[in-house]
Amino acid sequence: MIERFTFGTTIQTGAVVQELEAAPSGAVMQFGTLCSSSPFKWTYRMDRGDMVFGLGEQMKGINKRGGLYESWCSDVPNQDEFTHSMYGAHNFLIVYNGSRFNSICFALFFDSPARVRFDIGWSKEEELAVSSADTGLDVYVITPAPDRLESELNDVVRQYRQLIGQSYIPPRWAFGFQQSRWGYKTEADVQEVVDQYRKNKLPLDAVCLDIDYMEQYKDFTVDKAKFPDLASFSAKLKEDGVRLIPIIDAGVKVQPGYDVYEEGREKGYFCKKEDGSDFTAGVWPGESCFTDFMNPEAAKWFGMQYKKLTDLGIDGFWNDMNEPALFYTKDSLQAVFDKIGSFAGQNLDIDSFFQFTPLSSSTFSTMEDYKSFYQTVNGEKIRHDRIHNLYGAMMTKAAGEALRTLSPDRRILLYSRASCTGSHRYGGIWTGDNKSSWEHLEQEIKMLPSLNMAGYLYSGADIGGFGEDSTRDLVLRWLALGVFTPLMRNHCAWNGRNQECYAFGDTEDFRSILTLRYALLPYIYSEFVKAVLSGGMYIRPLGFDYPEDHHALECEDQLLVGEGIMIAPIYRQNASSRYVYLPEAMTKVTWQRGKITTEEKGKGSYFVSVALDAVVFFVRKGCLVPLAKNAMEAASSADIDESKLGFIGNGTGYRLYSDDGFTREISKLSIHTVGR
Ligand code: MIG
Repeated sequence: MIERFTFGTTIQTGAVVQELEAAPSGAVMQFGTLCSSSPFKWTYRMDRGDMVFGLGEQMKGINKRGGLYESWCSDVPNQDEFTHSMYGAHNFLIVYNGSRFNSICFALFFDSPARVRFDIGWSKEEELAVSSADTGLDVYVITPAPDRLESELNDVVRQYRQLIGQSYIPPRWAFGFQQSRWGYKTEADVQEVVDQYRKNKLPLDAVCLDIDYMEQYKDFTVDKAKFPDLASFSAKLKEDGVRLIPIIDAGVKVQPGYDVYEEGREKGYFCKKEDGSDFTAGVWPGESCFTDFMNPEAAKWFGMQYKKLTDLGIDGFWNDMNEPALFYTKDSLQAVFDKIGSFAGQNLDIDSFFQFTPLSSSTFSTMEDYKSFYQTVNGEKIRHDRIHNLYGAMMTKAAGEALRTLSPDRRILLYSRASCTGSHRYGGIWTGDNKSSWEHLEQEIKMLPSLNMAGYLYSGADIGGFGEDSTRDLVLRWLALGVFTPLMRNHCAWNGRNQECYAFGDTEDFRSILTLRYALLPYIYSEFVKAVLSGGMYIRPLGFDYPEDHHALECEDQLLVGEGIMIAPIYRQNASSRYVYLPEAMTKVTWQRGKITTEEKGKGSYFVSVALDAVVFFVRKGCLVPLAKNAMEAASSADIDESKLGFIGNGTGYRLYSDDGFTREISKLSIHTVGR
């Protein structure tokens, strides 16, 4: 059951698709205490054994207890355990306690476009406090259905997902492997990447184009000096099974004569300052304007700009910098220069010196700047900070809707950096600028199930890490997790060490892992679509399917992938083995260079070895997992032959979803049982 409570005057976020009548004002929420409705503050006294799941893209554990989290879309290249805000704002959480005496399960969704703070036993160990300083908000309270056929945890997620609507489904090729690098500048650079992959028999479906393909970082332009004929280049690569995925940034360069800027300015489509002039801030192209995506006309206009690239044969995009990230504004920069100037020639003491050192980075995405411009909501001016979290989401929606118009019959790939619940219907996300660290590999394991709860099924982290130098073993171990993430992309910043699958020599090890992805493609695609259609989670924590098993509930480094697979990735350097917990009997599968070995295992704990060039996964009791037989010969997803499948596991049949890989007509009717 879902109940809606509304507090204050709300601003439509577009997050939910079901219209539920709000409880009469004064009605009391079944759980916790409403301390104040404006500003909003709600608290809940947690029992010792209560677990808290959710919040989508956030750091720390699957169980979010013991942390402070804030929904405030942020550009966070230096994320760690102490980071409170990420690129996405996903205000969904579940409180769960499965113990016989204190059993509890309910989920909450705080539908707000503003900053929301979740103090989950951080200030006070036993207290969960949710607060928002601004605007009105809707709170949805979800309790398990008495007649459910699955665990309470899976049930409340499914109800929530029905509330927020069906998640985005990309074309099938987007489940192939993608190579990216901030630093591929020219056609020759990209061709070299493709050639290396092909030469080393490493399957590949796409190469991303980062900001360097543009003319002076201007959206929807192509630098002819670097890509003389993008249309024929993209057509040529496509014949080879490789697609190009260009980046689109939120900021539009201020430059007289640049058509996108000129038109946006003339029509009044950009965000404005209080005095009505266009708000500008420095980002990649220097001074830039920001489309007011809350204005439907402006959103449509920006979305239709993608046609300039779809006309060149492009059918995939990534949207970046749409928190929106702001490097500086003229005002903030001036203030810093003044302040730095005031220190010149001074004898800096302990106080003044530490005021001085952070100054040069203090202009990044400041609250003052977010408070200095306005957007149009139903004809009314609303200050940006009050609806900040919607910016990237509305950009994704604008792009997604336009791409549907431009390509009514074929799905287009779209993923974004910033997000807010609602945008999960229009695109996927990558999880931003992580680092080449083992901690960030482990973090992805914990983030993935939360993203799935929140409806962001098409997601993944930069494999190998974005910042810093990666190592060969880290890329291999990260790929072994990436095999199972819907978005499987190796991406890296310009100043890191090369980390493509051919960059470390002895490419057979990399080929071994990549080919498993292609062997599992029919399973991954099928499980993904089935999860989307049913509102389920493609990736789940163990405890969601084994809630009676406390050990499974507390397990944070193993995951369920689709109906039939459990994974237990290696995420420590120099570890050739790890403990794996089997909540029930399973088939242990080792994939190594196309060779499969299986072993039946009973419930219990095992110390499992995994060679660097191998992937070990487990097939659940009663399940059958299909593998494409021709994966070792496939250069891209197009080569995978779904009519020739092998099967692992002791189930009797597998429900396979399959289609042409592009259709927008996706239905349960395309699911057929296959088997040995
Ligand atoms: O501030 O376009 O997260 O993936 O390579 C850096 C350059 C801007 C941030 C993205 C990253 C991308 C980079 N961008």
